[in-house]
Amino acid sequence: MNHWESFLEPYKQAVDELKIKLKGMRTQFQLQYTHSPIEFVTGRVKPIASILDKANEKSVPLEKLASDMQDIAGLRMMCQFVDDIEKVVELLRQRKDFIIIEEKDYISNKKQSGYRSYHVIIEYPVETIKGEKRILAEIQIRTLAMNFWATVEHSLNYKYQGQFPKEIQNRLQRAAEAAFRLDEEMSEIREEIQEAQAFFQEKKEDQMKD
Ligand code: 0O2
Repeated sequence: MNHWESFLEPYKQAVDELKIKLKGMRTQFQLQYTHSPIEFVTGRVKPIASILDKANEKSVPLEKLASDMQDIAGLRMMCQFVDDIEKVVELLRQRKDFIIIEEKDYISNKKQSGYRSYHVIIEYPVETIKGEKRILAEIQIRTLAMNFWATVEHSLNYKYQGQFPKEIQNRLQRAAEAAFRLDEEMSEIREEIQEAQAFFQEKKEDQMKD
């Protein structure tokens, strides 16, 4: 096994375990309530090239990656409505299988780029054959609209290496405002949407019985 493989192995294990646990929260909501504050969950281990780029950009020495890079293991929880985010964060705060070491609220304080999301940095214990290894992981909680904007901006960022032409920069700012308004509009009609979703869910379950 090469150095990177062995370094990243506990991060892979953490992402796999956390994906199961966080998806489990969604399943429990679906079984017990008509609405789940969690729409879907994704997870990834940061690719080596991105780790090296970020380490270089933030002047993190490679021997300090484990303590100074918080998002080598990354999870994302998507919500339909802005209010769901607080509910999800509260559930994370109550869990006993990891400790929260930091919360970053880029929703109340959006980033200059227009980025909005709530980040929870956790210390997660991974069981290895050499005992427990505590690793850092970042859970990003955001609405579908925030996720759409962040995904598009991330791809453009990759293309332009952060040096956006003015036109693109303006459009991204306008798109960020539009995503914000979309979240607001959806919150206004939340009850209507949820009633409709509960109705379709019941209908689907009835059809399954037939
Ligand atoms: P990738 O490819 O997603 O892994 P800090 O020193 O705390 O300000 P740090 O450590 O980068 O900075 O933490 P921060 O700001 O909480 O960001 C961590 C991750 O949040 C990023 O990881 C992105 O996933 C996401 N993020 C933060 N700002 C933006 C933004 O302006 N646009 C988009 N699309 N995503 C953002 P990486 O390593 O940048 O990228």
